[in-house]
Amino acid sequence: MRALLIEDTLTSATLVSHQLRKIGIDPIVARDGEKGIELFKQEHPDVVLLDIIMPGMDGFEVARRIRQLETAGEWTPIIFLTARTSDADLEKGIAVGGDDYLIKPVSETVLAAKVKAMQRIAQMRYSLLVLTRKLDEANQELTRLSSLDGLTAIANRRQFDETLLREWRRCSRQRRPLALLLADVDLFKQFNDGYGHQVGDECLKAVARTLTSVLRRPADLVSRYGGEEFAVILPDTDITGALLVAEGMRSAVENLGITHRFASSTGYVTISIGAAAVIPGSGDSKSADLLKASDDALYQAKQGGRNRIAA
Ligand code: GH3
Ligand code: MG
Ligand code: MG
Ligand code: MG
Ligand code: MG
Repeated sequence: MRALLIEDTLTSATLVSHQLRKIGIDPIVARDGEKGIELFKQEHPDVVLLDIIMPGMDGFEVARRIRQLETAGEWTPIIFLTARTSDADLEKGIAVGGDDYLIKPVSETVLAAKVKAMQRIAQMRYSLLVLTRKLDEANQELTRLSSLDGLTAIANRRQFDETLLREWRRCSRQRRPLALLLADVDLFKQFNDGYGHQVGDECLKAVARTLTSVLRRPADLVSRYGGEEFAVILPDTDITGALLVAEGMRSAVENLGITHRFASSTGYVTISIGAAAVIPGSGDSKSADLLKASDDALYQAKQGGRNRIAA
């Protein structure tokens, strides 16, 4: 615990320093306002004891400057210690940033009690600050989690919806194409029924990882659209590019080699993909139309025999 005592009168400075030492506080003494502010900046005291009548800068001005020096979240208690007894001076002392106002001479007991009270407030304030910081962090984590799918940890439907809308608007403004892939695991009901739901979950995680690993651009987004369906947003991508990405995904999943004894054609877990691309805002197209087009294409891929891509 360190106190900065700003007091021009030598006898007073000596007396209060002595009192402070007796109550276990280390005093730093400044004999005028300018020096006081300088020491405040250098020493970061826990409390400031501040005289009012001083040559040059008076105590009111010192308090004002100290409050200006503090950055957001900082606070050092200021206790005026003065011979001025009027209510108006006390009122002004508090108004300029003081926290307490004591009239000289002050007993050791009163000084100790008042400093302790300030210390307690400072501690509570600090605890609150720590708590606020933790709450901020928890909030950020919640925000992050609220956009992720619980099983696969890729983007969830909510993030997909937000991203699709945002990219739709951006591509519309910039007259850029926007592509969408809908990938659906083939015969996944049989996989689940045959191997169990837990193995099914592991399979979905592996598929999610694989789809993610195929993407190269930071703006691309893989999301879990529904149960065993994944939606992929590809900004600035036309249908040719979309088909390339889709083929990369299809083959990557097939090459995982996850056994699926009910999938008669390959014997492995595969996906079918519907692809669509559009330059948003041409005519009165909406993002829902793009979704519908990918969904129709996905249906075609399923009809065509699965483990394939349709556009
Ligand atoms: P298709 O090739 O036509 O897509 O056939 P499918 O069997 O994959 O399609 P269907 O829509 O009939 O079945 C999807 C299955 O996906 C049904 C459901 O039990 C399973 N499923 C959906 N979500 C999850 C999940 O989170 N975990 C697991 N293990 N299975 C899921
Ligand atoms: Mg004085
Ligand atoms: Mg499905
Ligand atoms: Mg289905
Ligand atoms: Mg399926």
